[in-house]
Amino acid sequence: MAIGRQSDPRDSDYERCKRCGWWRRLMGMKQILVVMVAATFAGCGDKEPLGNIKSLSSRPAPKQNITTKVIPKTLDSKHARKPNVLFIAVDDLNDWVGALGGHPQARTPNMDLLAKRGILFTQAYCSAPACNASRSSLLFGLQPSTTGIYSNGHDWRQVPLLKQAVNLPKHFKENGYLTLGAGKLFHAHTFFHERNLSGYSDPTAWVGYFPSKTQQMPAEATPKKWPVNSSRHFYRGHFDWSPLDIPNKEMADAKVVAWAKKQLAKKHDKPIFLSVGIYRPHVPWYAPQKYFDRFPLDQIKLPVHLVNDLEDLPPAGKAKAKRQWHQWITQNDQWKKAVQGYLASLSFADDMIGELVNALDKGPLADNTLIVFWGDHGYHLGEKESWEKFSLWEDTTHVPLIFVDPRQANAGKTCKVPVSLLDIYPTLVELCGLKLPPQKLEGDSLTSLLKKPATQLDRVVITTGGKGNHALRSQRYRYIRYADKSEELYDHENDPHEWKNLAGEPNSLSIKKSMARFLPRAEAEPPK
Ligand SMILES: [Ca+2]
Ligand SMILES: [Ca+2]
Repeated sequence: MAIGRQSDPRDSDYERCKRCGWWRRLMGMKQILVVMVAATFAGCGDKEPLGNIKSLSSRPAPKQNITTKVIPKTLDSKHARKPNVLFIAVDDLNDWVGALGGHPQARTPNMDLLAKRGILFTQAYCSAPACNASRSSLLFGLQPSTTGIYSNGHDWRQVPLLKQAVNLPKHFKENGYLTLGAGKLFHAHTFFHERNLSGYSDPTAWVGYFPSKTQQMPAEATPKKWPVNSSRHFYRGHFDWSPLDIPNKEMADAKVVAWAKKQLAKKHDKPIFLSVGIYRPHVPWYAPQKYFDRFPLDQIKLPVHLVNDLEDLPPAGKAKAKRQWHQWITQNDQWKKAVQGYLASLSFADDMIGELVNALDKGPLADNTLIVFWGDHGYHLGEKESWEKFSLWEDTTHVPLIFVDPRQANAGKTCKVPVSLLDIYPTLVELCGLKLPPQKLEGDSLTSLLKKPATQLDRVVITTGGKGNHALRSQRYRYIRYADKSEELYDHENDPHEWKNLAGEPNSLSIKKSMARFLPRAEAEPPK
């Protein structure tokens, strides 16, 4: 961990925000460029004319076919109360959730129900495939290439640029909200040392926090002796999986949810922004026995994968895979057990979501609370001989993102437009009628897509995996450019698992060229 590291003096003013103005103009240009990409390579003759997403919100709202929610009159009036926000972050949640269909055995009825209550973005991507970089980007609304926060060791509190910016919960606080939180929101984890339970917290953002404003996470329930199934070579044994003989309430996440449920049961004299961080399915995959029992080992299906999938990758791509981990796991006959551990942890996390949403529904805030549900990045379980995160492929970058807005009448729709977790901040600013923060947000408000989820709009969104390494994702293509200029290109229309790297094909040149235009022009140095 890099807590206490010195900051970079080159970040001592708001120079980068000047670039943000440039960036905003580029975002406008991007839509035009995307037309070219889409029209040339994907065929978009029936697509709606493209423009800045925000401009769509000024168009007349379409007639909705499905009306499952009654819109409370108080929310529809000019003097509407500010909506509450239930902000749910699930750690290391990949696209195995039922609504995205990533694994046939995943059991996530509560997350799926949430998707039915709101809008599910089926092509949502993180800005960075690592907890800290993804969360810092989301919470400040800035790209990793703008802030220099690329990895888990980069403490946002040491970056001068961000000392002048306002993070999302703090912005809600400064706009009159009662900000409450529990569990991991800013980067933190349960490994190695107690201080990591605090992580890169911001005590000034909150009115109340559990366990405390300076400690984001409760300590982990663990077996008496660990690792149980894995090896001390992997995070000193924290990358491990095992059932626990304990009731739910002894799990750290259950303590977080119990506290959050109390907040949802109360009336408050201000609108609330309640952040709840669920740590599972982050490792260690320890969960009560009943969750493992839901996935009998002899029935576990391995994720869809291709043997020798890495053969057509450049060295920089191969280096992103965790082949040594994969080798150990397969040689020690742990692949199915690890998948069982993830599925069990995911099922446990899903129960936590169910408890939260039920508490909201039973309490006084139900009719006036937006829910934002997101995972910070994807996760590999053996695909491409890789485990966990930090790479730039679909499995690592694709995340669930759901907005539930009781004021909207189009519950249960999905939106296929590529979006980024970077879009959450500006979306919430607009949905809640907040002022703009001092930093120029680099995402786009998704409010027009929430109103018209069937909109056909191809965007290109960026995931950055360390300085100079980027994945660009359009509806159809993933183009990866590593710092050494080596490349990968995948056509999801014909290759949903990204098995065939097309970057070396002569006819891919124009696709790569068109997508490369969206690479960041400048990249901040990481904090020292
Ligand atoms: Ca994570
Ligand atoms: Ca391959």
